[in-house]
Amino acid sequence: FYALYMRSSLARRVVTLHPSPRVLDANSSSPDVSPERYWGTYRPQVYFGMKTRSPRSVVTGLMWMRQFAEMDGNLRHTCEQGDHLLGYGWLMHDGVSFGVQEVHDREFTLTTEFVKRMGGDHGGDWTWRITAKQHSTASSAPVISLMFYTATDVQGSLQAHVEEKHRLSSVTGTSEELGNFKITFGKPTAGEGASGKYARYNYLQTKSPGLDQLTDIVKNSLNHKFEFSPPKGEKRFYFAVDSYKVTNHQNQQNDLKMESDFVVHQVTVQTPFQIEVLFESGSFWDRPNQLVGSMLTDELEKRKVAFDERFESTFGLQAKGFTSSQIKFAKAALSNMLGGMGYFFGQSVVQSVYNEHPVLYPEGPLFTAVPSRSFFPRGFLWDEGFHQLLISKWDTQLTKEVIAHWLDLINIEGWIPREQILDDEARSKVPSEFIVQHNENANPPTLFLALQELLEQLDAQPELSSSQTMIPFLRRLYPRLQVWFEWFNTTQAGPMANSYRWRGRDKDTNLFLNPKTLTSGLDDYPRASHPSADERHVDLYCWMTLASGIMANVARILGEPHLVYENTHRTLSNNDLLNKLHWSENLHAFSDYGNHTQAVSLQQEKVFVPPGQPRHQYPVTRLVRSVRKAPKLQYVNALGYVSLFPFLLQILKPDSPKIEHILRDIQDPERLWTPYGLRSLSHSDPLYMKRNTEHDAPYWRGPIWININYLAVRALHHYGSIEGPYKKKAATLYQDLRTNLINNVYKQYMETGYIWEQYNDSTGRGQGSHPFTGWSALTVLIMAEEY
Ligand code: 6A9
Repeated sequence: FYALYMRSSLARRVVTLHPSPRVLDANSSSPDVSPERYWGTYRPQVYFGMKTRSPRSVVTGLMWMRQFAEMDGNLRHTCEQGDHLLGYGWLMHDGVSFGVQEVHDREFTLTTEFVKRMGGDHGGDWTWRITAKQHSTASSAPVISLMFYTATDVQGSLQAHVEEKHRLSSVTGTSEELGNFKITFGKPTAGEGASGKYARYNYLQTKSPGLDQLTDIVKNSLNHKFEFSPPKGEKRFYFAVDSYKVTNHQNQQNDLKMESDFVVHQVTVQTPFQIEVLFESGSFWDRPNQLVGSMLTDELEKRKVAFDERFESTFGLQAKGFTSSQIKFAKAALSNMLGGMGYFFGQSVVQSVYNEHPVLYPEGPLFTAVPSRSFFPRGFLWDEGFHQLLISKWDTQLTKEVIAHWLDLINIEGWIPREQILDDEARSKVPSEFIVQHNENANPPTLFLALQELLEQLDAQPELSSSQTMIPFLRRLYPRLQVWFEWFNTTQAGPMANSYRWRGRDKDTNLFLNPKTLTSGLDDYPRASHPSADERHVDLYCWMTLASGIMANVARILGEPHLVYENTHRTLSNNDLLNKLHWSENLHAFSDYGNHTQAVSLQQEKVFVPPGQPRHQYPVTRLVRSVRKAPKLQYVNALGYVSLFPFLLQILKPDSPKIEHILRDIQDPERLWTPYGLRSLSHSDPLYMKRNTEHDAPYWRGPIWININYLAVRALHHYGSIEGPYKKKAATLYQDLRTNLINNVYKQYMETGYIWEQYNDSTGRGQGSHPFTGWSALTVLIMAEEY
């Protein structure tokens, strides 16, 4: 019995939240406490939509489709690369109350704007304005259907109000946190002040089993029987929402969830046109007027001017002489980072060695930015630290809330799941094998970079009001930071004193040219060929050096015992120790150490029955790794981002002779230098641009990544401004690298309409997922020289 009890209590640990008081009060996101941040574009996974920061929020959104074209019935809703839009993203967004987005579809552009207005007790009102314009290249003015929808998520109810047979003029509703509200749909006009336009209306009022089903419900309800016959045009049939029958089967499956209401208002109209949607809170009884028409235009105008001024006073790009087109690009990068912030609520699926099967993590909220609205619209732990470097320059409060949300997810062990896939909507975008998060796995603690930035702000301007709330914030954060740090320091300890090792490397060694280390964030970057407990990883050593330093600072500021952190920090900062553990005399660079051989390659091999699969009659060929020379304990000797870490995180003393080698590697085109930024792996490395498996293209084996390049420019700036033998060299390289990065990310944006996940090291071309305004948006800080 005792053994059983022990097993089950160990099994529960992974899903037991840390007992220290949460950083955020339970009601911190409520409309009472935080009315300005209640409503927002917190659904980054859709082209346009809003929700509140609450667990089961009523959501609003927009779908659209082009009528009478080859693309008939091609519905747009969630951001999908497969939609092949020419570009989309926020051009302006203040992160709180206002935004302007442009969505470039094939033949027309939709501008989606929103403005909020405070009042009442439930986060106030907001208005949307959608403006549609055909492209000059379009042969005729396209007819477009906009579908405005609102849906509840288990709680709350909606009533549709129909006039003129099919036109939904408004939706009223009520929910626990919103009280009563009303959404009014304006009629399309040719533009503000212009007269109305011929339009057709349809609506759908139904039930939904979940927010991840909305697109399908609309698709399944489309009917081609409706007539579009403008006064002077021909009569044609168009697609519209009609009726949606919930099948019995679905009904049974989703019995419990089926109480969610879903209402869609469809307007079908020819471009150009403009349409407004108004949300009004029932508790806002003293509003002076409705924020529509010319009132809205004036308000938008004011917000745009204010945004431009705030942007210039924050980043000073005009003063630095950037062109207006470059500044527009930088505004878009920042805005899409802010407009890409999401509020997610739900449970991760996690597993420890004590769980036979994956188990559900406790339910909770996460307010976070996301790397990519299309491909990765969810929280990633180490991406977030980079995101907050930019966001904290714009709005410290946002950064504090985000850090607090992440740390409030920590479990009793001190572990935070790396990838946050919290609800059905998020899960619907992730292949099942990637969903489960394992509690031995880390991810770089980059939130310490964001904290470092907050501490610097506190130091520079202690009189600012945001600084005055900093101490109480740090105080609540502190116990959680302690266990987080401790978790890294113990579970990721290396084989020698003061060394560190990433856990969770790929286990099935022979399937990969080099087993991946997803936990490090650098996925397929070459490490020891044969993962083992003998490894030590230089990037993790450097992250721990940074983390211990910040821990010591926070402890000191709070008057808490700081000696343990200080000692760790002093030990790790000792460049002799670093050199001893990680300097490879062969490579003349910092390196990982482990059980390693370079003599590996992928070979075709015929196999008959792959274990665990249905019997094959014929042999199949697959690529397997062949090892020509046995591995032994040695330095890994890969040259690339990992070798730069002691420099990137500024752990090297300015007079360290190692800097000379690093600067040489950086500026060498045969190694890391390209006209577009630093490549991830040396051009001369044996694994440079090598596939890892048949299906795994090189990822961190050559391409240029902006997060690491940001750290590189920042480090060059640092070593270029303090006294030391390499000052001049670093300062020169700083200018060159900065210019290359800015020019290329900007150029690619102008050419493709997107900011990208990574950049090709031979052509500079953007590649991978897009838009990727996660850490690639750090280009703004590089332009502003804010480090
Ligand atoms: C796969 C496929 C629709 C990989 O930016 C997020 C992460 C980084 O943290 C990491 O450093 N990206 C980088 O190497 C993207 C990872 C996506 C993994 C999920 C599921 C989704 O298919």
